[in-house]
Amino acid sequence: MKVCLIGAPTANQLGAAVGEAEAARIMGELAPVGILSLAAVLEAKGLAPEVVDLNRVYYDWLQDPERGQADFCRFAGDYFRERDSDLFGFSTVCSSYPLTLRIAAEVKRAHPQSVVALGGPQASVVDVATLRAYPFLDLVVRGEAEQTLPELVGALGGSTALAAVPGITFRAGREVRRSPDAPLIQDLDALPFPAFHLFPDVRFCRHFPLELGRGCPFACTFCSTNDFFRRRFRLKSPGHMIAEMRRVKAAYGIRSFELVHDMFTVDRKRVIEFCEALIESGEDLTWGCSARTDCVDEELIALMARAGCRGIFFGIESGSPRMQKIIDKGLVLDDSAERIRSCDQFGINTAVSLMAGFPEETLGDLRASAAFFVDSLRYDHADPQLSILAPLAETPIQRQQKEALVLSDDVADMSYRGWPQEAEDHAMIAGHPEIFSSFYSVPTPYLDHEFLKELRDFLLNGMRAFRWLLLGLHQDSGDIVDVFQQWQEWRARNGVDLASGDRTAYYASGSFASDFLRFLRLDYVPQTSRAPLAIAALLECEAALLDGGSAPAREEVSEHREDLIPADSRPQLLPGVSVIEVPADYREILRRLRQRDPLQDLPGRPVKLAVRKRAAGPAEVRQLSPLSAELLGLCEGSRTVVEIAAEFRQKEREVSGVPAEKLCLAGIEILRQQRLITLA
Ligand code: B12
Ligand code: SF4
Repeated sequence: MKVCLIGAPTANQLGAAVGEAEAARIMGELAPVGILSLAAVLEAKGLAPEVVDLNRVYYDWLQDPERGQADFCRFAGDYFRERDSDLFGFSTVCSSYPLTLRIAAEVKRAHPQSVVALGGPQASVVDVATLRAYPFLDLVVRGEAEQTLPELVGALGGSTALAAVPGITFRAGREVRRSPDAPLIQDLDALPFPAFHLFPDVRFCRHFPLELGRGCPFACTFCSTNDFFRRRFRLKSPGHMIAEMRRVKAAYGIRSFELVHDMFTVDRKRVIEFCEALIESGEDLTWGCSARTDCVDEELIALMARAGCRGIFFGIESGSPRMQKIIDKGLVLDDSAERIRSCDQFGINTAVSLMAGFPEETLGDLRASAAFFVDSLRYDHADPQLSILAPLAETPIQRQQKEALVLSDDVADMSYRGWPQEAEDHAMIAGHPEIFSSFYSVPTPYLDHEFLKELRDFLLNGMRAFRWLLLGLHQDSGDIVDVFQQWQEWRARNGVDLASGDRTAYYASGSFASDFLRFLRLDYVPQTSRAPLAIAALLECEAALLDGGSAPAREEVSEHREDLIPADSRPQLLPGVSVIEVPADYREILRRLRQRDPLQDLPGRPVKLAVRKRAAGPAEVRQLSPLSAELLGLCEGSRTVVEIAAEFRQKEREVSGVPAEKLCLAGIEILRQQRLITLA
């Protein structure tokens, strides 16, 4: 029996311009852990399954010079036409479900005698509706499938009747029938090591995905996990996990892991056991996981950091205590903020995930979420995210809103981050809201949806373009949404009309940043700001980064030189560096923002900043001492080091008895080490 298992398309970061190395890393990190676990189970039974990565097929299509306008689905169809198999099994996720179905149709067309089956989180919950709507499909495997799939393969080979295989939805004549649910896998340690050898791109991972456990005992109303893994929290044992991590390290030399589980930290005792075992193992391994802020505390975070934890995904969802109750999340938000602070302190990066667009949500609730988002910007290690609710199939919210779902071209956020949609996908989505509910939005009677979407674009792009300024504005105004509303009014008055254009594209472009800075300079700072000096300083710094030309194409490599600075060299600013003056102490402003201290009473004291755009990563801003500023002013490429020293001498510069020349040479060396100047 030949079995071909196919991963769901998920790598929406892939584009024609993405190079092979980067593409391989992306695809490797999106390795379909579920499919590879199933492949390992089949191998253990003596079969030789094939694994197909649709992300790789998509990337090959993007690179195909003869692609022209040809549809990816047809390309995938040709790809599968050359592969023969008795069973083609597709994994599914909501965001790419229409595309997966269209490819499955091509496969059935190419191999009418083969069984075409679906599995994974999306097909599992819309099994009956999918089989009714799409006759080319033969069956759906529901839920975890390590026990079901071998039984199904046996049944297809004639050993038993299909109806005797638990956990499947199948056709019986014209009817669609469900067999009883399959039992959950109780002992995850008993599963074989996933068949990563069938997925070559995995060796290019920076963070290697390994499954840590299944099931979450909570029951948030928007989440599909509790239905899928039936709320049974299970973990692999620390010994087993560490053995798997060691195996990856030995095979691929990778030491950093993404530990896959919706909610690792449910059981504090077991997290401690895992961390202690990792520390004891003496392995230098790092990892990331998902957690709830109410299932960790400072002591546990410290232990996790010592055990190599470098990243935690925190689903906060809403900054409003009222919404926390309504969506059955139940977090105490002050404690959540405290946990994010603790992680920052221990150097753990946090994804602070927020969601908006719940049916009961009011502007007040949205303000609270926006405040939580911006407040977390004060921590260098926090990365806030804001998405718009997509009603996942068969979640409590989707069931409750089933009849009221709204479809717009500007599809709900989760799906928006999925794959580009073709006209055929649109038709499928419009025809079957019960199958593709995540592409719809729920009505928000107390909240204007357009306002919400624009606020989201504003916050996400504002954070990327001017993180500290956004935080400064929130702290200055007391509510970032007020600033947003003023900006909206100003841009309407000043001819920046987004009604007809692509709002998201505008916010992602440089025009947004330059228009917004103009609004602050002309309107907000003179008329509204309570701390105009601080806001003006933050604003001028951002403006310099925006105006000062583009970043250098590649980073200068720091020249490490043992020898003395050549006397005839002519220091000059490195490309991408500029020096500006701002009206207040920038370092002090950032200190106050970090500490939540008021900005109003900041004294006016102009300081010089060196701002450096970088080829990759965030820009650097460095406040200069008066001496460094003076020296940097002389490093404009025409004076030699000797001439600069002579000017210093003339000005009778001397600090604590250090003569001018020595001071000048030391200063130039420091500026060079700070990568502000180069010695031409
Ligand atoms: C890691 C992860 C991601 C990774 C990507 C993973 C990848 N390889 O592509 C990232 C972070 C990128 C991601 C993104 C998204 N994700 Co996600 N993700 C997960 C997570 C946490 C783990 C997936 C996993 O590896 N599970 C472990 C394996 C063992 O389980 P499994 O994949 O389900 O496979 C088992 C069964 O499903 C079945 N099975 C699976 N495939 C097949 C195929 C056949 C033929 C058969 C027989 C059986 C079968 O057998 C497997 C073994 O038992 C799950 C939640 C979860 N705990 O599963 C959410 C989850 C899959 N994601 C979800 C969602 C909604 C998304 C997003 C749309 C939105 C978001 N949250 O950002 C995006 C979309 C991405 C895109 N561009 O299309 C939902 C899917 C809901 C749905 N109805 O489809 C889940 C269930 C989370 C949730 N709580 O709601 N995700
Ligand atoms: S959102 Fe997180 S805590 Fe809530 S049910 Fe889903 S996995 Fe569990």
